[in-house]
Amino acid sequence: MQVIKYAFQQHGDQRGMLVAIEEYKDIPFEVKRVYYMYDTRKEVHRGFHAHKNLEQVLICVNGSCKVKLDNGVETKIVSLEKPYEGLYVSNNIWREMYDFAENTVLMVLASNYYDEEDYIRDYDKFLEFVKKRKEGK
Ligand code: T46
Repeated sequence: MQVIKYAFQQHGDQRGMLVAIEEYKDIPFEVKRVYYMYDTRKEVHRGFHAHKNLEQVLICVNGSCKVKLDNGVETKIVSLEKPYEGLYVSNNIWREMYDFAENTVLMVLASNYYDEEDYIRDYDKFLEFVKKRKEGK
């Protein structure tokens, strides 16, 4: 599984740092939705689902966390530790976010509006879905 982690350009001077993210330039999709999670405790695990048709970029704008990615065949664990790092997560990937540092804010840029129908929240169904997509069904 190829992990795509962006290091966005940082604009810094004596006032501090600034990161700008433009659709189709810094990330490969149009951003239709932005959401973020905060007040996440260290022992909490979130996610446990995949998407049928959704691309996202995860950015820890404050703090840090780990993201486990699973394509049904292999898993990879990625650390997000810097506010200029972005993890691209495509559809067909089971994801889990955990090990949140105190005061972490995990922001997500998403290619589509919220749609509960797009979620696969059952791991066995996810494996079936991935298998069917591979077979072109
Ligand atoms: C994902 C990972 C990285 C909304 O009403 N609108 C939204 O846009 C979102 C994302 C969530 N919600 C509601 C649905 C639930 O009642 O907020 C509640 C928490 O959502 P969820 O349990 O899905 O949160 P996570 O952290 O498990 O997953 C989220 C995203 O849902 C998911 O798409 O890829 O972050």
